[in-house]
Amino acid sequence: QLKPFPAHFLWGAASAAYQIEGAWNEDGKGPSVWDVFTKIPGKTFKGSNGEVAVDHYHRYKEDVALMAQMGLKAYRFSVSWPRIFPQGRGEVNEAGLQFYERLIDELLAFGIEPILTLYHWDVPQALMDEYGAWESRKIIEDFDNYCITLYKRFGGKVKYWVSLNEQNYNTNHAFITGMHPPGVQDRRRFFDANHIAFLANAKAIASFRQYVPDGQIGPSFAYSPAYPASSSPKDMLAFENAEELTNHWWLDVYCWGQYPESALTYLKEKGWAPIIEDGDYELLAAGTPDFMGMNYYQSLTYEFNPVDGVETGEMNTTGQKGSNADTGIPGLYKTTANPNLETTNWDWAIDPTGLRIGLRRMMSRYGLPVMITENGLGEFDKLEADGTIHDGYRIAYLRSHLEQCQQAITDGVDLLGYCPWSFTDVLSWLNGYQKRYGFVYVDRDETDPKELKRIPKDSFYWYRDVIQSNGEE
Ligand code: BGP
Repeated sequence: QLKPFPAHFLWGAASAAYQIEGAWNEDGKGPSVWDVFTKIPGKTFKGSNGEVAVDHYHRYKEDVALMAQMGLKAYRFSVSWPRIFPQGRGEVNEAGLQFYERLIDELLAFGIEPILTLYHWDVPQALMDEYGAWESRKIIEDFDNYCITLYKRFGGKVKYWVSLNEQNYNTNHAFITGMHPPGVQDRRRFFDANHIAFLANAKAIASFRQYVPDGQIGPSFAYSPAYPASSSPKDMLAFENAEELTNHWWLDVYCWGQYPESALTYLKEKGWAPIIEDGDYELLAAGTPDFMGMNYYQSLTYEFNPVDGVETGEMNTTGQKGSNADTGIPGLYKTTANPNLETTNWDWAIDPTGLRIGLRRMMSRYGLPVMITENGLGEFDKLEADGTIHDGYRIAYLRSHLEQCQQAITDGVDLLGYCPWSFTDVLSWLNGYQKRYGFVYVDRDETDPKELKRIPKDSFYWYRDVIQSNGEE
């Protein structure tokens, strides 16, 4: 007998500022690292960037009206730091605050609960120029100031907050694959910057307690539960190591304020361990979350990786299946295709059961409520001549993942909400505009890039029925 979804379940959808807003230099906004990085030739798919994106900045009313039409109960969006502080700190840009105020008020007017993400990767370029952004401890103070500004302004209206989005994925691409700004490939710098991000996250959460005592906050983690490729002890050990270094490394610090001991010992031996100063552990322990945000797209399967083995493979950014993207740490583990799972055109394993497994692991180890802050299917959608988009594959994907959410609730997981990625189609950081996730299609007519017409897909109407029936559908 399956348990029903809770009565106040947050049926949501998600987005992020850089991927939807556009208006990159309007109303006093300063440039973010992405405004600069995307202009370097070859850094993004066909040089696509978020200068216009889907023009949500000017069309937020139209977008919120569509959310209301879909019956959305919650909407996760992010605030662009350089819209609020064009220089990263110092003088606040009132026009930036006003934009988010209008958006939040519009959501509330339709009874849609805002879920505000404080940081979805768009750090102000000014801070990168001044001190290397996440590579300097100076950012802890500046991030805290920025967050406090938002707490003071919106703390009375916004109940749910996400601190850092996918710190693990973002730092990994920024400092290991080099595919996010600043485009570095250096494990030492990776672990140091990541530690500083932990401290900034904890400090912002500690301040939250003071300014928004009734609210709830947590980071969103890009969670890929690890599987062993086989039952051979070698692969089992590889899987254990991967679970420690790719999941517990973040989750333990967020939830307990501590690094997993075996992983830390290993990093010390390699000379990669982060610099930990006096007081760091106290700060980490003072900034633990109310819930964990989980962004789930796929499980990852690991096998033993010889010492001369793979480090990072070529990522599929084209949507042509069959890239050799295996990544790992030589001597420990590497990812490998799971023969039991189908993949998307971007070679992401489709694994709804992995979501249930991940939710259960999270519950058993940390015991915190979980909010699914992202989950979805990136596809090439087709706009038919009659103006419809038949994305049955997306419905099948989301339905199978929702079934596993309900199984997990039945298993005892305290699930607060489900925010599929994404509400409208958006810019994909590395895959441009061709990879679509939305319930709402955005027509990018090449001859008129500003047209950007919104068209609900089949999945829009399906999700509306899911929400209306509280998951019965
Ligand atoms: C997550 C990000 C989102 C979004 C999503 C889809 O990692 O938090 O911002 O982009 O992945 O990824 P992609 O656009 O690479 O397909």
